[in-house]
Amino acid sequence: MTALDDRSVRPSVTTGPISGSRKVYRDAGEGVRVPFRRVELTNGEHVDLYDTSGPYTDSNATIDVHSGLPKLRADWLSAREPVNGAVTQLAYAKAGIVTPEMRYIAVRENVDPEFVRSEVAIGRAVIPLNRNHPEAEPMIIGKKFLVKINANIGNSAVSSSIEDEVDKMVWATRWGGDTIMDLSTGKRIHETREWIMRNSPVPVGTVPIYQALEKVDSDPAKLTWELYRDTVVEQAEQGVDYMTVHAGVLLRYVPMTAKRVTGIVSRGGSIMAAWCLAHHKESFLYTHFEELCEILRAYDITFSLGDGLRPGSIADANDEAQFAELRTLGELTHVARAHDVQVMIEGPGHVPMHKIAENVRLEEEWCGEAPFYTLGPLATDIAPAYDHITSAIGAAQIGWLGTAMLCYVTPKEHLGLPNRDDVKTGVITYKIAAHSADLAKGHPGVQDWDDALSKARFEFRWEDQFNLSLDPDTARSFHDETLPAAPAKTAHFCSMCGPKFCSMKITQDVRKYAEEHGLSTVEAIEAGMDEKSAEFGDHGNKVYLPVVETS
Ligand code: IRN
Ligand code: FE2
Repeated sequence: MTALDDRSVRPSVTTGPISGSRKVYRDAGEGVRVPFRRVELTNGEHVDLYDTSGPYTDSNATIDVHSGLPKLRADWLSAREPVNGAVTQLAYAKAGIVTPEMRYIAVRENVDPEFVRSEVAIGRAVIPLNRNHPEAEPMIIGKKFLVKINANIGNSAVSSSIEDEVDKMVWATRWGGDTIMDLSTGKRIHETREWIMRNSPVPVGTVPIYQALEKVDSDPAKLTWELYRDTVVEQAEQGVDYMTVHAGVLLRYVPMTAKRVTGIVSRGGSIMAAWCLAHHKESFLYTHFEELCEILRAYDITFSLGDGLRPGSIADANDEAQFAELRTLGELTHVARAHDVQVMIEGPGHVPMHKIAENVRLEEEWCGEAPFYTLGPLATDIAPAYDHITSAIGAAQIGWLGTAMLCYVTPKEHLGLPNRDDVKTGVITYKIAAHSADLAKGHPGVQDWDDALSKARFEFRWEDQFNLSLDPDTARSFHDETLPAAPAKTAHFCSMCGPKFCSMKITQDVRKYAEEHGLSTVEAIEAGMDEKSAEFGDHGNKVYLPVVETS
């Protein structure tokens, strides 16, 4: 019996399109179909948005979580011959071969397939796709592409079930999670992961040392290379697409953390530090790194070299321990690439804004521009319960500077296991950071979305404004809280300012006045303002409600 046959597990997942959108597919040639979220506007135009949500938002798809998603890549994988003994996207890219995955990504990112190949070949981008995860829709992580976001899910010893975690996975990808990481450390780790893998439309990452630790009753000293290796193979077989490996936590770096305000905050980092100290030996992740490369190569799993010594507070940012580890990660990057294994580099953590740029600069220099994947960083430590915001401030900046993927932080960070609502808040918050970075980087076509929304806002096309939103449901419900009536959806104001103080309405009136009187807008303002205010006095709208308090 496979895990998915277990009928006592009954995940209920959200299906159906995001309100106001529908799934469309674009042809990438040779039967490759790439999904987009299409927002049809009331003025007859439409906007197609990058879509991470998989078949769940396709109203024509039948979803059965007990059978898992269709195996999108099965044919591509079976048709594939190794090059130089390897079946990795990196090996193909180096050999000049454009894979179907690369063509798929080119359509998604609106770039040339050859460009995708060349970025992968030099290691500046990765395509995290295990051969045993054929359900996943190909995506790319690299500074020349759209900034991606990762959502962490997974149970803990005290909280959550398989049902909850499958639901969180679907929920996270619905709102824009580009990858998810299953960080389960509680009960039924293997089964939980199987359910997530078979139903996930996006790449899935894990930290194998967590499960290895479970197998030795949570005593780090009892860990061995063999036990770790077997755990990696177990997860590789299931289809995990990328793995966090804290191989840069070396024995000699551990004392560097002694005087820190928050010591070692990485879970994986603290486990490896404890092992090194208990045995007074070099980390087995470091000493067996080449063997690990061979395993990951066989499945085309991407390394996510862990930042086990990342700063856990503003006080510890950019210190000796952090950068010593980063140098080692750079050394390991070159080892992995020589094995044709794809690599990205994990980064901090907690970093004040003026110290963010140095992180990107050193990572690029030491790690050969391997995609940087950071946790925030939090720009300040003072706001537990709001750390999705403290971290999105750092994330937007580090994304702008060239970080390829942002690991979300939810409002529960430092406080507890995120629930479904926290997952959505984290994802939306990070989509804001990532998109802001994309805008600043000038990625082609990115601003079309902003422009479409702004036009809708200015023209009082309320439905279009809601539907173009990252979160149409919340936008609509906030609007309806004060103006629920249908006429308000065409009204030329909202309850924030009311009809008499709406700047957009006034601007439109000014433009109209200018047109009617053959004046430039400036002259119109001068000539028409008195007239305007008098007019407002006369024509208060019927659905006018009192001004709400806003801050
Ligand atoms: C990302 C960048 N730095 C850390 N992360 C993520 O943090 C990592 O990928 C994993 O999902 C999570 C916890 O990692 P530690 O605490 O084991 O290092
Ligand atoms: Fe933290």
